[in-house]
Amino acid sequence: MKLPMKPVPPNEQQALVNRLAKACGGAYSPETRRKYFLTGPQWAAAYQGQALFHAPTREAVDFARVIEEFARIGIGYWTTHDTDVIPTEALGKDAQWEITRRIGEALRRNGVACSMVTTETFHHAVWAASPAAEAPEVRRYAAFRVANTVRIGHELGAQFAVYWPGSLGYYVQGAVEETETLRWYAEALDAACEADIETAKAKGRPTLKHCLEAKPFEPQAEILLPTSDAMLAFIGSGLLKYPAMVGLNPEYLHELMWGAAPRAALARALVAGKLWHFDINDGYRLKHDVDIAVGLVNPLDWLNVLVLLRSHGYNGPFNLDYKPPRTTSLHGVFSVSFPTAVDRFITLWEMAGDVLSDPVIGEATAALRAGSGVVSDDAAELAAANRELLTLHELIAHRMVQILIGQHRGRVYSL
Ligand code: GLO
Ligand code: MG
Ligand code: MG
Repeated sequence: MKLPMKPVPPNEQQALVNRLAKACGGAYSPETRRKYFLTGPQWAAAYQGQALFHAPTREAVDFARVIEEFARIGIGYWTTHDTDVIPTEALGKDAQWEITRRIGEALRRNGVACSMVTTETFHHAVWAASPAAEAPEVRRYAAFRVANTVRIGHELGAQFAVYWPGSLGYYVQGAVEETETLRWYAEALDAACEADIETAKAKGRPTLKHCLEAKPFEPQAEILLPTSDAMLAFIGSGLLKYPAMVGLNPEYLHELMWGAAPRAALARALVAGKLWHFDINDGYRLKHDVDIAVGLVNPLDWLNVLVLLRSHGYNGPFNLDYKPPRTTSLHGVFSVSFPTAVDRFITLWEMAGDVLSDPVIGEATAALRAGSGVVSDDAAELAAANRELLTLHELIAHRMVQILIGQHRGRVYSL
C-alpha cells in the first residue's frame, strides 16, 4: 500500500528519520553494544561520500566528534590511520605528539579505547610507485611511517597495527620486479616490528599484533598480495624477520570480491593461527569495494561466518570498516548507519549462538559424523550406505535460514 505523503521540509527530515529508526525496533542499549569487541574506524565515520566519479556529500568531522558519537552509540573502541588525524607534514614532529595527546584526552573523556592504528600507504602521491618502490628513499620513508604509527599506537594504548598495502602492485607489467618488491615490502614490516619491540620494551607493554589486510582489486590494476591466502604465503615465505609477530586482518568484502567464500578464507586463516583482526562489511562478488554495512547484502553468509568464528572462540576485534552510503547524511551516519550496523552484527552473533545450540543442527551434524557404520571397500556399497544421511546437508542449510528469518517460530501470511 502506498501512503500519500506530503513533502517533508528540510527542518522536519531528521525528526522523521529518528522516528522511523525508532519504529524499526531491535536496538540494543549502548551498554550491551559495548560488551562486544566492536571497533569503529575514524575513516569510516569521517568518510564524506567521495569517489572517482563522486563529489563529497557530507561535511568533514574530526576525531573529537567521532569519538564522542561512538561513545554515545556504545562503540567502545576506535581505530585510525595516521593521516586520518595527523597531517602528513606533521608526522614524526612535535605537532604529532600534541595531536596524539589530545586524542588520548578525547578517548579518556568518552571512555573509548584505541584498539588499532594503521598507516596510510595508498593515498598520498609519495606512494605512487607503492610503499615498496624502487627508490630507496621512498622505502626508507615507508619504514619511518610504519615505525612512527607503531609508536603512536603504543602511546594511545593500541593492541593491533593493521597494514593494507594499497598501492603494492602496478598498472602496467614489466617495470616492476615482483620478488624484489615483496622483499622490500617485508623490510618495511621488519622496521615496524623492530620499532614495536623497542617501544614495547621501553614502555613495559606487550608488542602489538601486526595484521596484514589483502584486497584483490584497487587501487592498482594488479595487486601483488591480492588475497588473505597470498598474505599467509607471504608471512610463511621466509622474507619476514618476525613472522610470529605478523598475522591477518581479513576483510569480509575483500574476500568476496575475488569470488571466495569468505567463511572458507577465514577458516584457512584460523587453521594457520593467524586470524587476529577482522574488517566487517558487506557487498557483492566481482564488483568494486562498495563497503556496505555488515549484513545488508548477505545476512545468511554472515550468519555462517559468525557460526564458524564463535565455534572457534575467535575473540579479536570486529572492525566496522564500511562506508556509510553517500545518500546518508552526517546525522544519519551516527543515528542510523553505525547503530544499525552494530545491532545487526550483535543479532547475527546471537543467532550464531542459537545455531550452535540448536538441537536439530546438533543432532544432524552428529549423525553425519557418526556415519552409517557400514565398513566396506566397495564404493557403490559405501555410497548407498550414506545416501539417506546426506540429505541432512540440505536440512541443516534450511534450518539456518529458518533461524535467520525466524521461520522456526512460524510466520502467518495474510493472503
Ligand atoms: C580499503 C581497506 C582499508 C583498510 C584500512 C586499514 O579497501 O579496507 O579501509 O582496512 O586502510 O588498514
Ligand atoms: Mg579494510
Ligand atoms: Mg573494503
